[in-house]
Amino acid sequence: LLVFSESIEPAFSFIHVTDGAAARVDRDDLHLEPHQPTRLAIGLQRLPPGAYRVEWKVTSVDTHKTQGIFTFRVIAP
Ligand SMILES: [Cu+2]
Repeated sequence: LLVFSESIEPAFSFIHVTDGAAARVDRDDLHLEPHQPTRLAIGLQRLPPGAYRVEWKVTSVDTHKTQGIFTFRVIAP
């Protein structure tokens, strides 16, 4: 779930979540949270421990574009 300061146009946005081998681990189901046009979400597969990368690029309804990359780790329970 990524939260933005403006309402997002999902048709012109993406979030890609990849593992260490650059394989997609998201469910390719990009969507806005219900009644929350600034909250863009994507489902994830069950993630084994490891390092993951999130690359996102969004267009807001007023046509501003922003993008970014961040990483996160899943550690063993
Ligand atoms: Cu704007």
